[in-house]
Amino acid sequence: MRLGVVTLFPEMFTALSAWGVSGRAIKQELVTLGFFNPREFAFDKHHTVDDKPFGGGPGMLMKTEPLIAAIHAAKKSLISDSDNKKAKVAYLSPQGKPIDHSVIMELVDRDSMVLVCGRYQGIDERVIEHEIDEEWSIGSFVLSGGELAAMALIDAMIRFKPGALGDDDSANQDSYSNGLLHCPEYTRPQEFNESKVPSVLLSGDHKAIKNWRIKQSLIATLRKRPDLIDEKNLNQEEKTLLKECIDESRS
Ligand code: 4H3
Repeated sequence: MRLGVVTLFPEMFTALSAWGVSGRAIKQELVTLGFFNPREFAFDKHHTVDDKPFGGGPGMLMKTEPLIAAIHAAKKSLISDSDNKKAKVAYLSPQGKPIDHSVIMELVDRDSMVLVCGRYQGIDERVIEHEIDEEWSIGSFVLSGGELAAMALIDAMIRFKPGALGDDDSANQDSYSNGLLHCPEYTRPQEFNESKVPSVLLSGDHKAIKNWRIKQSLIATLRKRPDLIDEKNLNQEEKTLLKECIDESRS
């Protein structure tokens, strides 16, 4: 997957490329990042990248011409020789459509994407209308720039690239992959503060462990995120175990 990132602060993305799982995946080129800095497309003496909002008010907006030039350069760099398909241009903003697990699964299948990171008070509405294909949000809060949102999105996509995780399956065992929260996990010591690891996990009984984990996922989801439980989307095994959980909680 090739990503063109339009940002005034490309160095911020070393948070992804220098560390851990995302760092390895980028080094292996499972995902490649290209940076397009509007500052390099600002041709006045001071390389101005901000501009005043019409109508007044506090703060600045991103200056339109350098921003558009950077977006165009990013798109151009991503056009593939084989199919001439254009990359979608995504803008990260609090007004965007909320990103969740299912959005990540959709986006991760794309060959390429442009991610536009805003700064200041944002960008001119006409740039959104004419240059942006989709607007995404990582949550109902405001960040001082789109970079952290873009990085969150990139990191979440990377986890689903084959080879990115040590164990190929572990992204699919994470929370949300079956629409449920992950079950509790335990490591050594077997006991601390008089609190013991659930004995089933020490039993070696793989079937019992699997059932316990599904049940714990259901319980955690019912308690912490009941909005996620839609019985219709549970498989037969999960339904049976959910019924058992409910019966047990009554007795
Ligand atoms: C994304 C971007 C929140 C999110 C963002 C989110 C700065 C967008 C600027 C940047 C605009 C003003 N905040 N929730 N901030 O995903 O370009 O908001």
